[in-house]
Amino acid sequence: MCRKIISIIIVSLLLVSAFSMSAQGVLRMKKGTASYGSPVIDGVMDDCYKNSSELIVEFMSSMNNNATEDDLPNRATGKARLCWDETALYLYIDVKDPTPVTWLDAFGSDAVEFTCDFDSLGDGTYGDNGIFVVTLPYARTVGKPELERQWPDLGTAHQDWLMERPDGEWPVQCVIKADGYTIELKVPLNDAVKAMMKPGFTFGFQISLLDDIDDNNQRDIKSSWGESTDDISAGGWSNSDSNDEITLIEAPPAPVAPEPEPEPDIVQSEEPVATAAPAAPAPAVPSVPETGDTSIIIIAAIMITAAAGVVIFRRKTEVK
Ligand SMILES: [Ca+2]
Ligand SMILES: [Ca+2]
Ligand SMILES: [Ca+2]
Repeated sequence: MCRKIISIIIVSLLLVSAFSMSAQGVLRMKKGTASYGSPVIDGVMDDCYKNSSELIVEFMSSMNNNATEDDLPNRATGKARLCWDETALYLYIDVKDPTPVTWLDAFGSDAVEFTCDFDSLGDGTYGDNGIFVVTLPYARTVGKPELERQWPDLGTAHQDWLMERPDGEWPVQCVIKADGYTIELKVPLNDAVKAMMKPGFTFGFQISLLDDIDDNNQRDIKSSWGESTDDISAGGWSNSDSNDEITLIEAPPAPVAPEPEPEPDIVQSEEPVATAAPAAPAPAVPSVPETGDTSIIIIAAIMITAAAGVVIFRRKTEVK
């Protein structure tokens, strides 16, 4: 009897332990935030992204085709940020890729791909609202990007809805730089997901970079934001287990403008208000005689001079 009880206890402990290990396997290791905001889709980072977590995409999740260990230090890596509003999710990523591709006709080229598990199943499957988006930039000339966007069939209602959206509802822009590229895009949301988009809402998310290192249209290295756990490899787009976690946050409050200095109280004086001192009288300006008066003075002066001349002449005559 005693042995039987001990056996039951041991088996129970083993079952609990196995369950814990399984739960640990699907634990989302990375957690990030997406700030509220509606950025302009132009390939340039808007201020609203700065409040969101920076998602570092550098974990080497797989190596294929022509890549070797020697290529890993120069693989494509990126820094991504998310924003959200009532209608859409927005993604901006700045990618360093020293080996840009110059042509494109396949799925495995340089690319940014991400998954959203809005139903947060995390059990390997996607529910109605899982999505998978791939954007492939390629540059024939720096500054002249070309883009291709793909919505691979994930088999979900939301993905099907996205694939039917007109171009104007999902703008995407790319900027090709000397050392890589940026991508910014808007992902429209269906009514079911719109209803979920509130501060505090958490969903499964993963983002990865595909890197073709030798421009042959075959992907060689894949790097991810998430990291592999013991039993789940990172970056498996079809497996919701490999998603990590994003939580929506509000935009930070706008900075408060400083209070204006209070106006000093105006004291009403009972004394009579001093009036301005009367202006000093302007100095008298000597009046200028009219033209007629000037003529009289001149004539008078001539007559006086003439009279004086007559007197002087008489005296001289008398002296003789
Ligand atoms: Ca922008
Ligand atoms: Ca590349
Ligand atoms: Ca290649």
